[in-house]
Amino acid sequence: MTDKYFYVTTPIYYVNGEPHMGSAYCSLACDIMARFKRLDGYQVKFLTGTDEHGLKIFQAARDRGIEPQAFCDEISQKFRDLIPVMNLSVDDFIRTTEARHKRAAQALWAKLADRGDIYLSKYSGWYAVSDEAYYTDEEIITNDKGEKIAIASGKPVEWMEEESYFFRLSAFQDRLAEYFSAHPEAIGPKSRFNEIMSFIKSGLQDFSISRTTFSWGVPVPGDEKHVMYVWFDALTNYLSALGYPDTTPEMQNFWPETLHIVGKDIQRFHCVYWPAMLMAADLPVPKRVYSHGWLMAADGRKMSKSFGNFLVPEDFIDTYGLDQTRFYLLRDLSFGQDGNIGHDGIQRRKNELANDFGNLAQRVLMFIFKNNEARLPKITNLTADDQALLEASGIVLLETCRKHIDLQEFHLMLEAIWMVIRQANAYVDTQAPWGLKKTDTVRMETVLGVLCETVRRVAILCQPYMPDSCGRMLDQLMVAADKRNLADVSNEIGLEQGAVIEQPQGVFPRHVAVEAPA
Ligand code: ME8
Repeated sequence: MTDKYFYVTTPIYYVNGEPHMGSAYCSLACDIMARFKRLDGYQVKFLTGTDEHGLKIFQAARDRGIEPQAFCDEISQKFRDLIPVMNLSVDDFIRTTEARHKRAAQALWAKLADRGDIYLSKYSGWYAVSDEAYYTDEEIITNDKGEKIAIASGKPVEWMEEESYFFRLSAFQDRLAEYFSAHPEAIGPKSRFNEIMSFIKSGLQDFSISRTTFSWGVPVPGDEKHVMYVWFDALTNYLSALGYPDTTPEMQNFWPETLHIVGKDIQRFHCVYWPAMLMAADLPVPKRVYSHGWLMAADGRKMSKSFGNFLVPEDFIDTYGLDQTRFYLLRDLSFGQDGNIGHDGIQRRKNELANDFGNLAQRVLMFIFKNNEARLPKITNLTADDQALLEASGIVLLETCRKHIDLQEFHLMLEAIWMVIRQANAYVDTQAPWGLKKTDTVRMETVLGVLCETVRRVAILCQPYMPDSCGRMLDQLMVAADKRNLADVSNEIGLEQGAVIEQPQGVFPRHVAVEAPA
C-alpha cells in the first residue's frame, strides 16, 4: 500500500444551468491530474459535485415553478451524467444539499464561532444575485440603460441591507501573507500569485457570511433565522467529502494533500477566504490552488450559463471522438490563460494525433504483423541513434512530464511528448526499416523494436489524456494491465519481445470532412 496521497477537486458547479464546455474543461483537467497520480503510485481521491444553495438557485427554481430541491436534483444529475460522457475517473460527487455536507458546514461554522472569528453585525451594500457577491460603490457603474451593474461581471446589482454574521477575515491578513510568502507554490500559475499577494496586502475586510432575506441555505447553528452565505457553505464541501468534522482516515490521509483547480473568477475565494477559514479552524491550508483561464465564446465573452453562449461537450465528442476532444482541449490551450475553441482547431489536432502518433504506431505494428510473423521484434546491438531515441523517451521524458503535471502545464507536457514522437518519426525515415527487410533482418527487428518500445512509453504517458485510445494501443503492444504505470517508463526495455500480436487496428483516425448535402 502506498503512503502517497493526492486529493484533487473541481469547483462545485452551480445548478442554475446545465454543464457546458467550461465545466467540462475544468473537470477534465482534474481527471488528468487524478489519472496521472494514480499511475504514479498515489492513492487518489477525485472530487466533484454541485453547489445548490443561495438566492440564484432559489430564483432559478422559482422561475421554473418547481421546488428548489426538485430543481437541484434534476440539474445536479446532469453534472453527474457528464462523468461517463467525458470519461472522468471521479471518486466522489458531493452535493451541498446532502446531510453529510450540512453537518460539516455547521461544524466548521461552530468551530469558527467558538474561537470568536464570527460575529453578528449589519450589512449593507450592492448585491449581484447572479454573482452571489456584494460590491462597493467603487465597484459598480450605471450602464446606458440606467441600470446599476458590477464592473467586474457586468451583472445588475441591487441595494441590500440585512443583519448578518461576519467572518473576521481581517485578523488573518498577516498570517495569509506570511504563509504565501513562504509557500509560493501554493498558488498557481505564478502570475496569479502576485495578484493574490497584492490583494491580501491591500487590506482584508471582514466578510458577510449569512443571509436572512431567504431560507434556501444551510441554517446557521444556533440562529436559524440566518442561512449561511452560499460561499461559506460551498467552500466547506472539500472537507465534507472527507468526513469532516470526524477524524476519518480520509481526513487524515487526504487533507491537506490537496489541489483545488478552479476558474480564475473564483481564485480569491479559494486563495484568500478559504485558507483563512481553515486557519481559523486550525486546519492546514491546501497544498495548491490553480486558477485556469476561460474558454471564450465566438462573441468574445466568457462562455457561461448566464450568457447562454456556450458549447456543450457533445458538440465535439459526437463529431470528433471523446479522446480527441480531451486531447484537443489540453493540447491547444494554455491552461492558465483564456482561449478560443472551435472546429478548425479540433480538426487540426485530431489530424496531428492521427498523423504523428497514430500513424507511427499503426505502420510499425502493421509492418511487424506482415513481415515479422506478427512477433514483437527482438532488440539487439543498440546503435547511438537507437540509444538516443530510447533515452529521450525514458526517464528524462517521465521526469519532464512529472514536472509539468505538478505545475498543471498540460500543454507543455504534451509538447514534450510530441517532441519524442517527432523524433521517432524522423528515426523511421533515417533507419528505413522497410528497406532492411531485404538486407538485414536482425537490424530491422532492432529498429522496429526501438520504435515499439518508444510507442509503448508514449502510450503509457498519454493514458491520462486519452485513456481509452492509449489503452487500446497498449493492448495491441501486448502490454499487461499491471505494466502500464509510470514506473514502467524507464530506460530499460519493457517491450514483450517475441510476443505475438493480433492484426493491428488504427487507434487515431484522421478527420474526414463531411460533404454538405447537395
Ligand atoms: O463559481 N471557461 O460555480 P460555476 C472555463 N459554485 N471554465 C469555466 C467557464 C469558462 N467559460 N465557465 C465556467 C461557481 N467554468 C461556484 C464554485 S467552489 C467551492 C464554488 C468553470 O458553476 C470554472 O472552473 O459558476 C469555474 O470555476 C467553474 O466552472 C464553476 O463555475
